[in-house]
This record gives sequence, structure tokens and C-alpha cells, in this order.
Amino acid sequence: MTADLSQISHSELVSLSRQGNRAALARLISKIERRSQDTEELIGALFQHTGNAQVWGFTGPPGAGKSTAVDQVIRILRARGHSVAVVAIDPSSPFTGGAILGDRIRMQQHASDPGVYIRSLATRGRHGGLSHATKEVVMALDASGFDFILVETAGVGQTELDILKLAHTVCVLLVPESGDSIQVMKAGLMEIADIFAVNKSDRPEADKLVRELMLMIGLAENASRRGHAPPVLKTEAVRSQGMDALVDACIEHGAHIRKTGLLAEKQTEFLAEEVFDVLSEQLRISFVSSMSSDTGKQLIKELLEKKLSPYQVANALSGRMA
Ligand SMILES: Nc1nc2c(ncn2[C@@H]2O[C@H](COP(=O)(O)OP(=O)(O)OP(=O)(O)O)[C@@H](O)[C@H]2O)c(=O)[nH]1
Ligand SMILES: [Mg+2]
Repeated sequence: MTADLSQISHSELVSLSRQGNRAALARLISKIERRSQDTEELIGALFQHTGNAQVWGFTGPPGAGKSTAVDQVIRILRARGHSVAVVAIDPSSPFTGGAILGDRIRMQQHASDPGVYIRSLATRGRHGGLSHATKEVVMALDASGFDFILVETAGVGQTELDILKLAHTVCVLLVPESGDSIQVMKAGLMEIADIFAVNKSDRPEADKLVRELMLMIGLAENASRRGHAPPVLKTEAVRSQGMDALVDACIEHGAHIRKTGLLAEKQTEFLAEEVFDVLSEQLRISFVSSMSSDTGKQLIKELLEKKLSPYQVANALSGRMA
């Protein structure tokens, strides 16, 4: 375990991480986060080991109790003998002020447990969605042998919806005071939720929100669910009420998607998306270098002089980049 990690090959790093070496895993993730030249080789070394973990997403409005719930889910899955990795996305977001510290303190009880690994990622994609790096970090955790990977996303816009491109099971946490259920419709949460948890159910109006959600689910017809209407559960994460039922609902959803073939469809979609992300990243890098070349500068000059249209410039560049 004392190997100098800076000296070893990428495949050795992956292999150490798979043996449970957390320093190797941390290094692997940092490299992926940095988008270094090494990423291609690293993903090449770990890809064959992916595809075994169940990925659960936890999303919902800021302060809904996602981290508290994730903390309980870790405890329950550990008690059932599973290993668990957690990725908290974008905890530095202004919407979640101070959450990094909060999460660290709350989840500290798991720090000495070798079956738990927790990582915060301050990465956000170029268009506000989940970044390419985030998806590859999940791949690295999957390849490292974790049974479950829990992803917490701060409930802000696109990141919230993008969890669908990463998680097999999406759990949306709401709180009674988060406003009426119309907000759920507007935010597109109805389409992404496999399970609703009405957290802070110790507060008044929890039952009202549960009723409204059930009504909306009854009205919404979503063929892609294949007979899986999202259950609405009442939870109180701080006192661990309803949390076993939430874990059971996630496990049941996992079994449902395996049985119906939806899991295979999701895996295909996720991988196609990964290839698209790789292509986009390559194109962007290639574009940036083309722009600084003499030809690139000349094309931009002609664009400014209106001798060429943006499409003509794009065509000229893509011809060169192909
Ligand atoms: N009353 C009550 N408070 C809760 C419950 N669950 C969580 N909280 C509290 O709500 C606050 C926010 O909880 P977090 O778990 O940090 O919420 P979060 O959704 O992760 O927040 P962000 O990551 O900042 O979006 C904390 O003070 C929790 O103790 C609950 O069931 N009932
Ligand atoms: Mg949180």
C-alpha cells in the first residue's frame, strides 16, 4: 500500500483502486476531474470493469434534506452488507451555501469505514448540466467495485434533470414548504422521478403534498415507465423515519428495470452519450487549436468582413479538422 502512486502506470492505478486502495482511487478521480491527457488511457484501463454498480440519484430543492437522506441510505446499505460510494455534485453552488462543511461533518461517521467512499465534485458542465467528468468519475467508482453509487445533485435547473443521464434510479426529495406541487411539474421533476420522498414529514402539510403528488402521478401518463408509477413515500431523514422503505423502493425499482429491459436501454443511452461527450470534447479542443492557427485567424477576419458566413467558416474548419 506504500507504492509511490505518481510513478505507476494507469492500469496499475486502476488495479490498485480495485483492490481497495483508496489513495489510488482518489488519485484516479483527481486525474479525471482535471481532464488531463491521461484521461483517455485511464478510461481505457477501467472501462472493462464497469457495469456492475447500481447508481441512485438524489435530487430536489436546496435544503430538502438530500445529504441527510444519503447519509441514512449509506448506513442502511452498509448494514445490509453492501459497499457504497457517494458523489456530491457542485456543493460549492451559491444555492447550497456551506454544504461542503455540513456534508463532511454529517458523513464523518463513515470516514473510517473502508466500505464507504465519499467525494465532493465542484464540477459543472459547460451548459449547466452534469459534466462529462462527473460521469467518468462514476465509471471509476463502478470499476473500483462499489455495489452502490449515490449521486447527490444540488437542485438547480439542468443539473437536476441531467441526473437522468447518470442514475439508474432517480429519487426526488421534496419538502412540504417547498411550494406547491405545480413547481414539480414546471421543473420537469415529474418526468425524471422514479421515486418521490416527501421529506421533513414532521412538518405540517406533508400529507397534502403527498396527496397532490399522487394525484399528479395518476394523471400523468408516461409510457416509458412501463408500469412503474413512482411511489410517494414520507420520510424524516434526520430521525431516520421511512428511510428503510425508501431504500427498499430504490431496490425494487432496480429489479423492475432489470426485468423489463429498461436497464439495458438506459445503459445503451448512457454509453452513447459518453461517446458523444468524448467527441464534443475532442471537437472543442481541435476547434480551439484551429482558431489560433493562421488559417483560423484568416477565416475569422473574413467572417468579420462579412465575406464568409459563420456556416461557411464552420464548414471550412470542419474540413480541416476531419
Ligand atoms: N425537520 C426536519 N429537518 C430535516 C429533515 N431532514 C433534514 N433536515 C434538516 O434540513 C437541513 C438541510 O439538510 P441537508 O441534508 O443539508 O439538505 P440538502 O438537500 O442536502 O441541502 P443542499 O445540499 O444544501 O441542497 C439540515 O439542517 C437538516 O438537519 C427532516 O426530515 N426533518
Ligand atoms: Mg446536500
